Amino acid sequence: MKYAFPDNFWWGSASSALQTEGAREGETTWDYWFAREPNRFHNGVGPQQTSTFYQHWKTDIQLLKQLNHNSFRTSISWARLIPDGIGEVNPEAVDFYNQVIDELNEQGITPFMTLFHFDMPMAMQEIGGWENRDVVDAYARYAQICFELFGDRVLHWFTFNEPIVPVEGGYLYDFHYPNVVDFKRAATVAYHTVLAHAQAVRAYRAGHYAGEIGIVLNLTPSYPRSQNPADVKAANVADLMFNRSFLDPVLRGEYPADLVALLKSYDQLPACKPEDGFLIAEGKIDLLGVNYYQPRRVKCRDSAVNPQAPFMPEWFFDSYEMPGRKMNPYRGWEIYEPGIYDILVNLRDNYGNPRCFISENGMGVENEQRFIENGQINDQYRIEFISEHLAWLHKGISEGCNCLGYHMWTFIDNWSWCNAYKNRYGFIQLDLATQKRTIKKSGEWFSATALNNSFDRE
Ligand code: BGP
Repeated sequence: MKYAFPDNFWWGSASSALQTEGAREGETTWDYWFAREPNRFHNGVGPQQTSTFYQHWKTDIQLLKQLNHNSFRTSISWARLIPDGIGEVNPEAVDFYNQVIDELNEQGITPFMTLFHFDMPMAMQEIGGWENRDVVDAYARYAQICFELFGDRVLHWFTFNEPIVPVEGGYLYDFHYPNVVDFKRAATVAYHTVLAHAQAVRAYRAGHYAGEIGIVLNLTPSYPRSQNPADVKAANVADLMFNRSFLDPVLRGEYPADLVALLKSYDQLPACKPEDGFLIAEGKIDLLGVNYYQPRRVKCRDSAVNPQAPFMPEWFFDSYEMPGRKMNPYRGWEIYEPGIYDILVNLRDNYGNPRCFISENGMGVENEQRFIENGQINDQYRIEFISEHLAWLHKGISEGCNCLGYHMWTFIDNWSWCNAYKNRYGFIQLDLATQKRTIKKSGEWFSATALNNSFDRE
């Protein structure tokens, strides 16, 4: 069967500043944490050892061209642009991003820009990070500066990438700095992130820029073990906490009443100001980026909650390991392709079918050198992963879902948060020692698919 996509479908990939650029003055929480606890990072490889996009941006953009990308998302590093988060703008950073943006446009690759992809300037974290409303204001100023500097040539902006992840990692589950475990502080961080998002949207609208503004959310469809009301209730709570906590404010302009009531009943609500509601209502977006890697399967709890233990989302559900699930064993994530379709249908039926695109989807695999044939990684598994997801996405589009594109994570194998270079995701293999780039089989497959705006599959 031939899977053909709508005209002007966005084909591309995503990356982020901290994971690719290297060579930076402004310190982020990652640099700080790595200097103190290198043991937390796979093989002790930290955020300064990246795929050197700062040096190789021009030739890397040639590679994007070779992959027939018509669009590409990366992020601006707040700490590179404004090293202390709030003060002077670094002119070298302005030059760098200008060159990258201009070159992308010249090559016919539409730049999609994220303003915050997990990389908090350390100076901002020192004053409390997202727990402090001054940081919200500093972010809004940074966003405004970006719009003024680059808004004439960047027409697709994203305020945040996966804003729930720093909440989970930094304030609940101990996989990002500052390694706090405290639900109320997590809720405050999430709430202030929504306020920061809304302030940036407000600034963008006030500037009457030519483009559009959105956010990138990692949506994890929550599937109950069974239709037993206890399992369904558990899945609903997981959905409220991990999806709707951001999805509702950015698409509906308000929080789900059930989530507010739940947090209130456990005294976990963040401090709100009366005017916040108006700001949040102004934060409605033009375009939603959906990152999809894995579903979330849940069941009702098997045991009673320990009242002495910290309050956690898991007070309301247990993870459910569905027998026969397909796993990516390297990352430990389930692969469930219909999830991409379920997300799109949910957006269509419950959120007014917003303009959206798949902004990340991908498969990290360890030790890919074992698949080298004639000097090239033959990553057939990745081609299958992509084509199966694309088939479900195609079904969604044919049923009226407003999905405008598909971006893979990622372009060139890059540094990943705590996993460093353990799992490789790229269309292009990176030799860490020499920085040599070699296109994988999946890169060739994607390049042909983008060129034809279609692919064939049995
Ligand atoms: C997403 C992030 C990316 C990227 C990707 C792969 O959550 O937006 O930055 O890292 O996941 O995940 P990981 O690197 O943790 O394997």
